[in-house]
Amino acid sequence: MAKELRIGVLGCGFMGKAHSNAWSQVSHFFDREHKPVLKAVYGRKEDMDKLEPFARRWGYESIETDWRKVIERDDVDLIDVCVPNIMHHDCVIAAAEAGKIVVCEKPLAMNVQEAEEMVAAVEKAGVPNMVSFNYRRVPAISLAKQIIDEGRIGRPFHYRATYNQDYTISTKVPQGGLALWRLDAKVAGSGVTGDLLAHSIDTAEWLNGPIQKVTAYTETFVKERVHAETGKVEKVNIDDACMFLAVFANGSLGTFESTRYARGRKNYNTLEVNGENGAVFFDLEDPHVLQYFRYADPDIGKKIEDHLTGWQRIHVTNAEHPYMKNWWVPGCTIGYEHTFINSFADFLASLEGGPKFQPDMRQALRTQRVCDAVLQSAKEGRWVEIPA
Ligand code: SOE
Repeated sequence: MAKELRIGVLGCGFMGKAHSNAWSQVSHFFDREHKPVLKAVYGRKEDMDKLEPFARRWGYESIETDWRKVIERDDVDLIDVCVPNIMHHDCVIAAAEAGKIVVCEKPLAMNVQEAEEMVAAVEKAGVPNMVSFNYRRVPAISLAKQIIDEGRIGRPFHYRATYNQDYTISTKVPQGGLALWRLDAKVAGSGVTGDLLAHSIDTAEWLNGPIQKVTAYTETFVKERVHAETGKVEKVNIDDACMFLAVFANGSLGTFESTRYARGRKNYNTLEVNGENGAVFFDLEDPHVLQYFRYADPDIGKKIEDHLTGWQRIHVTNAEHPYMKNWWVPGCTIGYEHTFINSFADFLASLEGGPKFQPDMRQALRTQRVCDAVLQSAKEGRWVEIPA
């Protein structure tokens, strides 16, 4: 017998849409005891022209223009925080104090201090919680995790991540406002470090273990932009590009690159891990494929026959691949939105006694520590250690 899980989503922008879709779809594709019901969605009064059609399109039962009202409602079990980063802290803490289950979009917070307070609040309240680092649930990335955990690449030497886009190259792109708050440091906390590298760091620590120390360089190419809300030209305070070197606890070395000025790149989120016995490579612009280089047999550690050594392009759509038995027949692909559905399917399973969902807020706090260390390193021009 399905149990209603009454959802209140805070935010009706890009992530509000991705999450609303995922809550609507998850029961269609995964057998879970909980059946999400879209109860209420919050948006600002000034954005009513977006909020009302949004609520109608996704079938929300009601709208609220005060986010605290959604949290106070007795007919809402779970609060899903999809508002700009500056609001995450207060929304998550209020939701935890009200005893709600809490979901939060990445990055968890504006900085480590906020993130620590959020973790303390959810842990004190004892409420289930998750942070939406959706790329872990791209089947090809989950398969990379499986291959690494099976010992197939052996001792890792190098971890290489890029996360590049090109949508802010024009000096005419404003900062701030509903669409471009990611360019306003007061609202986003940071630029590509919190927005894009947070994804790369979460995936990297999941696949390759903790990062011990970093040294970083950041650049802001366009120093001033019109602010969409004030109409005035204001200083740009975000990092437009960030590159950093990392040393992992397992002794491997990492390079991370992120920019919004990589002409031609839209959502070029790649990773490569080179190990003693093999390697994996993934590119989000080719999301169904995991490339795997087989060098040695994982059981005996010996080189496989010369004529079979090489990169395999695994089309990750078979029933035996992560998540794919819940989708279509082999060869039929899934997309970006499904990574959120897969995430909620795992989160519901964890509410029903399944494996604990990761990343929860405590794990996302680690990612926040690495992001803050990266920004500190860039500012001070030195290596910064990340506490274990
Ligand atoms: C930024 O453009 C952005 O929308 C990120 O905020 C998302 O987290 C990323 O997955 C896609 O790009």
